Amino acid sequence: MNDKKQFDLLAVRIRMNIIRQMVAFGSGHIGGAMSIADVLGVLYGGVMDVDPKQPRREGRDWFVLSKGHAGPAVYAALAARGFFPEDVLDTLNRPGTTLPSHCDRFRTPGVDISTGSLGQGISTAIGAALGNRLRNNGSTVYLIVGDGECDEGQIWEGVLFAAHHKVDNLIMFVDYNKKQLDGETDAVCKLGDLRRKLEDFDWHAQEVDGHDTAAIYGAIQKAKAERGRPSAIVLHTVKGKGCMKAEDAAANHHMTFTPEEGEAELAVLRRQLEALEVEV
Ligand SMILES: Cc1ncc(C[n+]2csc(CCOP(=O)(O)OP(=O)(O)O)c2C)c(N)n1
Repeated sequence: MNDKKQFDLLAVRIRMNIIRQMVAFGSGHIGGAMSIADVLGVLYGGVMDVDPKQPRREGRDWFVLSKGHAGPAVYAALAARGFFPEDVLDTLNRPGTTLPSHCDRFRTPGVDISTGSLGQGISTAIGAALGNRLRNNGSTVYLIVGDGECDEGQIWEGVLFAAHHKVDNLIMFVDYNKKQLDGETDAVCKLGDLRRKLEDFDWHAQEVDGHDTAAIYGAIQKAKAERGRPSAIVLHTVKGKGCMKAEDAAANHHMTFTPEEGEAELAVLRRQLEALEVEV
């Protein structure tokens, strides 16, 4: 389904659900969660073949958030799609919760692979893609890695391996938000022209505005049509996108949130939602 309004609506709901979790726990990884809200809106708003009632159905599409610290963004999408009630979002990180700060496949319905140790998600995503290829079940594995995460050698080992083994049922997004935990990505370890680098590793590679859902959708369609090699989509994003407090701060990797701050953010997002609902 290509419905930009539906993608945008879901992206706003995802942002609202992220803020809800930050307020419920009092803090969290806001920056890298908000920057992927739009790609998640596209994936969960119509691209991925998933069923909230059968989260482990054979042949479903898989999703791997290699930058697992942004788990609240995935929980936000899963709750909005009905994998579990939205009230559960208020238990983020609490003892006994099904929503730990980093993704855990044994706890959360809809989470396919546990992540959190940066670099590892690409390897497990490739493994899942190869397994699905052997089963010939038509599944695509969608993977998100962070730009700071690309400092990990394991990312480039995975990139080499996937190209060599022609893993064409894998689509990797790089959330190129130009920041990592302790500063600008360029200042920590320069990544340069990621699209060109990935092409040089024999990937089909594209780059788009990571907040333009129509562009993301179009790039996914091109990626899915590409056979014989893996695909990458470099998303140019803004860390903290859609959260005033995070967008305004230089250091926005992990922040605290009071209920009052949350309410101010939600008021803005609610207006965006209403404007989109009027248009639909
Ligand atoms: C192997 C490993 N080393 C260090 C960390 C701690 N850590 C968590 S998030 C982060 C920065 C990641 O930056 P990026 O991938 O750009 O994520 P984003 O800025 O999108 O949140 C680091 C170093 C980790 N989770 N795993």
